[in-house]
Formats: sequence, structure tokens, C-alpha cells
Amino acid sequence: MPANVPVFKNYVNGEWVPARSGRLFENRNPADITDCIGRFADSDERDVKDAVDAAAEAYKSWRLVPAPARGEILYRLGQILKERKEEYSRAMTREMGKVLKETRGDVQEAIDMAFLMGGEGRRLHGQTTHSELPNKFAMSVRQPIGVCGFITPWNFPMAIPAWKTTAALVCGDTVVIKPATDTPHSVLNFAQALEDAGLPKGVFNVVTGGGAKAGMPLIKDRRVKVISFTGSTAVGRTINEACAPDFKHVHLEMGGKNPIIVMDDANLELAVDGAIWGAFGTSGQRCTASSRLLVHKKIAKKFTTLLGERAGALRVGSGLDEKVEMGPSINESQLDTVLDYISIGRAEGAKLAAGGRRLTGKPYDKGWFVQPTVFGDGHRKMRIATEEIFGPVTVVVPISSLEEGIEIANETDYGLSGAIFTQDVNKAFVAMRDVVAGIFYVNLPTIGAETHLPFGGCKKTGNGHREAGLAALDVFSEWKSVYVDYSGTIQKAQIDVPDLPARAAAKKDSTRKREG
Ligand code: UN1
Repeated sequence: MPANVPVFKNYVNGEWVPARSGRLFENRNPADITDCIGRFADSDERDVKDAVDAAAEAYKSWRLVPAPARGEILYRLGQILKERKEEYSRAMTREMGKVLKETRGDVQEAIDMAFLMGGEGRRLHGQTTHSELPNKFAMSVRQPIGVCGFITPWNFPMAIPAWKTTAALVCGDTVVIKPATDTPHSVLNFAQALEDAGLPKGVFNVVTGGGAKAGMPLIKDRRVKVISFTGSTAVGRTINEACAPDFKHVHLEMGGKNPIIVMDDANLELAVDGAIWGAFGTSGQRCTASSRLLVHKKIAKKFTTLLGERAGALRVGSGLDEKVEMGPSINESQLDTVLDYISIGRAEGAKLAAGGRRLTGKPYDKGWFVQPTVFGDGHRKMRIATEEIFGPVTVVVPISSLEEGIEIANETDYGLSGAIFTQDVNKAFVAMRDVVAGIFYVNLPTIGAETHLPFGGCKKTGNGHREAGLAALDVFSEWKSVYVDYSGTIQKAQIDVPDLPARAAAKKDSTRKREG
């Protein structure tokens, strides 16, 4: 290990502290594993306890800070992230692999969230409404919930922590976050920006380390009132079960197998462009990746050929090189999964139209590179057409009608995003209505959600919640309905209803009918 490899610490109670065990784990560049980004705190339940202690203590005062003042800190966070956008994007590409254009987008998403939720500090609207009784007032207000625990993924190392954190902070909650072991640096950069924005100590804490040793203690700590997790459906289920005994609030954002339907009237070039971006952006490592292409049989062959040509021409390499269009897989085990699925696809009888192999030789030997891969002649029941791969692999499944496309789109376990390419507005609206998904695109691929709209999915993708947009506030706050009676008497709802002339007349009328 070269002597100049930096050592990173946890961020707990406004201090940078080592893991209590003193242990460290390494984080390496997936494009070049000889490049060690640093050694990070390998935390266990003692470090998690310290962080939850800090967050629970800080909650006592943070919840009472006026929401506009909380929002102002988020606004400053947005400004700081803007100033450091290039620095943080480069650090992110180095630890995560996706190309610079995309990591700049990732930091931008955090900036957008900071400004969105910063503004929410001056809204955070509840409802005022009328009481059914005189001289009585009724309203509902959002209340913070307490300490939130976040388990965040490596594919959007700053954007996803920012979705969760900015919404929680503006609501008045405090946070302990356990980032993915592949991308701790980006979350520590985010913590630094929050500290520099003037966030009081203990309000936001980072504990780095593995899922079993650091994640589980966070999930199980009874003082943590909300868990928000983004990751696989299998881990989401374990988390949900672990939270059930305490009826902890749980927000889960999990897998996807997102279809693009391409109709025979579509602008073919546009659809191919969309599929390239949707399938190979972030090396296919997005929950929203376009991993199934349901293409009308009249154009399926042509579409597959064009897509194969375009995929084969993509420049793959280190994301730090501005000319590169697709980076590596995140780590060796992810690369193995991708290669396994490619073998499965071949064995299932799908036809390779591009890619299909690990990239070797210089400059690929030091990283986890795989060719952008397109399968043609896919079938709806194939594993490559139904299971999430999380890599640069997509499959064309021919369809004979819009109805069949929608039926296939809806038959997997997931329901995150969907898309249609068509120039027929009627078809677009039918697909928008009938594809079961939390996000839907017309003449765009399945990726590209904006921060001010709800993000999340149906079926086994989620558990009914959404993040980003104003919908996120529902995860991180609890409604309180408040009634204020200024009549000076105890008026009973549903019983002491005022005797209005119209009601009196109706009563008289029914008595007359009964008697007459
Ligand atoms: C993900 O797919 O894992 O919608 C997150 C998008 C990004 C976020 C994606 N804004 O493509």
C-alpha cells in the first residue's frame, strides 16, 4: 500500500472520528484497481451507537429550529455543492466509474434537491379547513419524526443520499447514513459540504462500513424511527422484516426491469438513441435502466441491427477520460454477475447483436470492463428479459401489438419506470395509463427523472412511498391534525351538530311523513 493513500474517518456529532475498532477498509477505482482512493472506517455497532446518540441528542433542538432557517442551510448547501461540483464529480468518477458527464449530473441532482428542499422550508404546507362546529378551528401540520437511518447505494453516490437527506432535514429530522462500501468518499464529501453550510453538530452523521456490521445495527436501533433504503429487492425484504417488530417507518426503493415499448410508427433513430442512453448510461447500473426493449415485430430486425452497431461503437474506458462514453462495472462481483447473465442469455437462445465479452488488454486489464451488450430475438419468459442484471446488457423482445407490449411490460415483478416510442398520441396515452410503473416516459428512455417529481415504483420495486418531489415529505414527516375550540364549551364532534334551518326543515318533513 503506498504511503500516501489517505485515511478517511466517520463523521459523528460534527467530528471526524476513526472507527472504535481502528479498522479500515479500502476503496479502489473500478477502472484501475491499482488506484486506491483511500482507506475508510470499518465501523461496527459501537460506531453506529455513537452516531445515533448524536443524532438523537441533536434532534431535541433541530426539530425546534424554524423550517425557513433549516431551509436556508440547505440553500447554502446547494451553493457550496455548485462551487465544488467539478471536484466532487471527479472524486465520484474515480471511486464509482461512471463517466464525468454523468457524475456531474449526479452532483447536479444533489444541488437541485438542496434548492428544492431549501425552498420547502418556507412552504412545508399543511391544510387549514373548516370545523363542523361553530367557533372552532381545524388544521393539519407536518411534524418531524426523529432520527432517520439511511442505507444508500453506490450507483448514485451523492444524488440518492441528497434525495433522502435534504427532505429529512427540512422536515426537522436528524440523520445517520451508512453509504455503500464502494462509494463512501462521495458521502463524506457531502457531509463536508453540509458542515460548511453551517449544519449544527449531530444533525447529520456518516458511519462507513459493511451492511452486516454497520447497516444492521442502524436498522435495529430502536431510537431510529425511519429507515430509508435504496438497493436490491432481496436486501429490502430483509430490512422490512427487521423493522416490522417495532413498526418502524420504512421507505424502500428497489429493483427494476424497465421496458421501452417501440411501436412501428416510432422515429427509429430517436428510439435507438433512447435505447443506447437508457441501456448503457451508468454502464446499465441504474434501477431505471432500459433493460427490456419491446419492439414491434415489423421493425425489430432493423432496430436490433442499428442498436447493435451503435452499442458496438461506444467508447468504453475510464470515466475520467472526457471522450469515453461508458465506464466499468462497479466491482468484480458485479462484473461476474453481468458475465453470468450473458452466458444465460446465450444458453436461452437469444442472439448477440453486440458485445458479450469482458474487455481485456490495455487499458482494460486493471478494471472491471464489459462490452455494451445487445441481445436480439429475445423472448418474454427468458431470464435475461425478466431479471434485473444491473449491467450493460439489454434484450430486444419482438411484439405484435401495443396490447401485447403492455402485457409483457407488466408481467415482471418490478414496476419502476417504463417508456414508449411512438408518434401516435393515442397509443402514447394508452401506454401511459396502462403500464404499471411509478415513472413513465413518452419518446424518452426509462431514465432521466427530475428532482421535483416523485421518484419510486410499484410492485416489488417499492413499498408505496416516493422520494424526491414533495412526495418525499410524506416519508420524513408525520401528519398532526389540530383542533382549536374557542366557543368556551365542550362541543362534541358528530353529536353537537348545529341545528341549522335547513336541517330543522328536513327533520320536520320526515316527522310529518312518518306520522301522516
Ligand atoms: C437510479 O436509476 O438508480 O432518473 C436512479 C434518473 C436519475 C436517478 C436514477 N435521476 O435517471
